[in-house]
Amino acid sequence: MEAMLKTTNPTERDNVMLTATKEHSANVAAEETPLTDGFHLVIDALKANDIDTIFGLVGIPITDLARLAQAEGMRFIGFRHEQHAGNAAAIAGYMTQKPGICLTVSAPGFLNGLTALANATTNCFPMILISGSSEREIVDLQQGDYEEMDQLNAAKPYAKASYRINKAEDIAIGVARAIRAAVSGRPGGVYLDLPAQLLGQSIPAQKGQESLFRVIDAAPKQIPAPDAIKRAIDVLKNAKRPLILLGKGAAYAQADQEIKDLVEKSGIPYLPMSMAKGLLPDNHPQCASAARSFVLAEADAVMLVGARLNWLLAHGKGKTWGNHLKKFIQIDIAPTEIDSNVPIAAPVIGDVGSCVTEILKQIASVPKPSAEWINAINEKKEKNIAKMEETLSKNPSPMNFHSALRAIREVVKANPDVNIVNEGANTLDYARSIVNMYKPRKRFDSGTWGIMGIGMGYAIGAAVVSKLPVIAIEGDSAFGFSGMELETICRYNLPIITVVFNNNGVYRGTDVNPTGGSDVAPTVFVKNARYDIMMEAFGGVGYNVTTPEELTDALNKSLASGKPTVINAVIDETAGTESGRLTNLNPASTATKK
Ligand code: ADP
Ligand code: TZD
Repeated sequence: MEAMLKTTNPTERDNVMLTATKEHSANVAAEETPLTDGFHLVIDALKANDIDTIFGLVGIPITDLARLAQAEGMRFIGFRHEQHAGNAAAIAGYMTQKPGICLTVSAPGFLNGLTALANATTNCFPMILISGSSEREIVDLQQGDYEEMDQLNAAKPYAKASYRINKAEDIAIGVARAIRAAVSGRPGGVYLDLPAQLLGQSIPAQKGQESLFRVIDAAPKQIPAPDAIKRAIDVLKNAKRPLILLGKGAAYAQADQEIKDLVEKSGIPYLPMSMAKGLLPDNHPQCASAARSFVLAEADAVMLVGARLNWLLAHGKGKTWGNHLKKFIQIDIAPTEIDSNVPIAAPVIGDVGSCVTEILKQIASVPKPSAEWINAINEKKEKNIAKMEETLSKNPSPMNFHSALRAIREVVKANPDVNIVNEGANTLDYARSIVNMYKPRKRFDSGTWGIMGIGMGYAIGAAVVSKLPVIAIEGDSAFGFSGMELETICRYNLPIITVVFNNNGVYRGTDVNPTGGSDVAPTVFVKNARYDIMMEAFGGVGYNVTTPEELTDALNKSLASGKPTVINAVIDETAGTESGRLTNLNPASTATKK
């Protein structure tokens, strides 16, 4: 079939497909029943559910599926590696509440996409990984098919749900199940297996048409129980030092006004987790980010809104939390999240919008936090901000993370609509605290896994969905994981500015090989690499900058032009710390003998 469909004209190609299936059917059935097939039904079912974009990488058996998607008016964004297509789909899902779609070939393509699927599930992003798969009867008997793999079972541990569609008449139902599983309750990654033979299966066109439908209320509201709200209000009433903690579940929920009201009407200070930054502007007077350690240790009641007490929050206990258990209120859509690390005094199960709306109805009965608590926070904030400003105002040569990020901070302040993608170790940790965000769902980073490699995938997904510029703030190591997607960025002419914080290595560039051998140390890269020149190879724009002024200038020019750009920002190679702020997670050797 692939050979028969080589034409590039969509209409012509469509006709060829129909003719192909018709010819086939003429041999089977005497009457001239119009036929449709698996290819068409998959696209029809996605379109029936308002899915307008597929991120993927073509090959047997899904090339024609991608062609048909384009011919039918969908956008197909082709990548150079499936992991990045999957990451683009995942971030698109997070931004829109519609599952992002990633399309891959069998076995290796599927496995490349699986990393992104697992990452989406871990971060609670809705996405669907659709992979073609090889012939079932050969795969199941392990007879050595082309790209043979039991993909459905491989996907299961990493996906929220996994399905295979075997019959053309089940395609609409299969797609509906995948959509519902991805977006309802706690969102996550769903795997949908499409065997090659399904795509070529034909059924009467009318029967196919009748099978199509639109999923109704795919992510139903979940209203919290009244007694759960009462418990939460009671905890707040008895709190002396309350704190609200906003996570990316709150950002995902798109209940921005309700959350603003909750914060402002309660008067309670809040902390945003990294991807919740901008849900309220980071310069909001109640934002306690600049006094983070202080409020976590001192608060006596903490309301978690779409945030998990995982490693990013020191599991809710220990030194970070002042070595004593707090009273936690936890708003979450997933009941099993409650008590995962510490006992939760007031679980509130439901979607963020509904839960916060219910709490707001009674918030007037909660006394405002004491002036003592607010003043203590403000004092800490002022001190820390002054200290940070002093560090930021220095102009070391070569640049360090701080002086480079000062330049980016100012550009983002002047352009609050830009999306930010951020990964690396030091580059991530410093950017998170230095670069303020002003609008919701504009910061996308290494997330729950602390993963490297999301950079270009998230940047492409964010640019395609928002049609607004993206600044990707990338450690040089982090950038390398998805660097080849620069070609994708140029091919689709996306307004993505990638700033590579180039300090010649992982964390920094100064380690030496203790043997004196010619191999460099494990953390070290080629010195003084020019990532900007890579971009020029694909027709994009490259800048090499060594001062904050040059960086500002390059950013402003790139934003004005909207052209795909890489800025190679030369950073002092001694500036980074091992693993950034996670140095303590590196196990220490206890050997007594070398
Ligand atoms: P962060 O990393 O920002 O702390 P997490 O990813 O750890 O955030 O937590 C997000 C939480 O939000 C998850 O426990 C998830 O179940 C929850 N969540 C996701 N969407 C919703 C929603 N619409 N309503 C309520 N909770 C949600
Ligand atoms: N592989 C994957 C997929 N994820 C990871 N997190 C790592 C490896 C380990 N790792 C980190 O945790 S940060 C990092 C790696 C390789 C890169 C740090 O170097 P960088 O950033 O150049 O990107 P800085 O700013 O120089 O520290």
